[in-house]
Amino acid sequence: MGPTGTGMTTFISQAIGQDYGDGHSLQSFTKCVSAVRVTLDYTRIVLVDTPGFDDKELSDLEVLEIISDWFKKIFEQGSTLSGLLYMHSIAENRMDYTARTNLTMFGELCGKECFEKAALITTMWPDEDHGDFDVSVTRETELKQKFWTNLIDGGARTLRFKNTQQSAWQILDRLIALGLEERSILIQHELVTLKKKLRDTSAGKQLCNIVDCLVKEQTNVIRRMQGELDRADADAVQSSLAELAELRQLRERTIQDAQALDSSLLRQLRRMFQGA
Ligand SMILES: Nc1nc2c(ncn2[C@@H]2O[C@H](COP(=O)(O)OP(=O)(O)OP(=O)(O)O)[C@@H](O)[C@H]2O)c(=O)[nH]1
Ligand SMILES: [Mg+2]
Repeated sequence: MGPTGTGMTTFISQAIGQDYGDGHSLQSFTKCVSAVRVTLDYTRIVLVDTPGFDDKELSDLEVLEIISDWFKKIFEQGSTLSGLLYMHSIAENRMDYTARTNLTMFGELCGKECFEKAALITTMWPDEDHGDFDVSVTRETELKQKFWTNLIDGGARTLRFKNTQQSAWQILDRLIALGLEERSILIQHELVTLKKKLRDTSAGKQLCNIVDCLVKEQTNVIRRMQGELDRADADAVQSSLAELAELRQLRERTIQDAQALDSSLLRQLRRMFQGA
């Protein structure tokens, strides 16, 4: 899992040694959950690819439905997940809204009890002799100390993916070697064992909280813009305006998502009372 374009599909392609989908376009490519079986040195595993949140074509609710439906289905069929990989591009110089939303949703889908099954993978590493390498290492430290602490404290590992087959398998081997207890992740427990509706799960509730976060984010940008206007920094104002427009769009989409969750609850209530 992870933000779109961070290399989730590429990781699978490298692991299986062949192209797993056309992941080279500038648009988000993966739109559904798909699984591929692979065997290496007598180890048989199934790798699962997912779409990312904040996709330009799918709403966050659609992404949540797609991912949670799949997790629900495989758990009902008796399968559990041995490991959860979260991808983050080290080339990103900001922990932006997309990265934060994906990280939050990842945590809510897994649940604290399963953080030890999680590997936080950084992708897009430059060569060690490249000028950006030291900056990337600094970013990695910041991620670990500031944004990933919760997951790391819960037992998640941080690993680098070097975009090779060997690197993909080093990561998979690390997870396999852990031999962790086969238990459901939080969303599976909530949907299957507790029979909760999606909107009542931690991930579903989080999606509704996102509107509050977006409003806070907009307030921050407006505050920053006031300083930029005082300094008459036209470039900075321009880029803040673009950021504001994007946040407004995201807020509208998220409100639509929350309304869709609401109306599905209303439909269920109506059915329940009509049936009574
Ligand atoms: N240099 C470098 N390029 C990478 C790496 N991982 C992925 N890429 C490239 O980044 C682009 C996007 O990769 P994908 O694997 O399709 O990304 P994704 O996370 O599956 O994204 P969507 O399916 O579009 O949501 C592709 O052009 C890849 O070749 C990496 O570790 N290093
Ligand atoms: Mg993909």
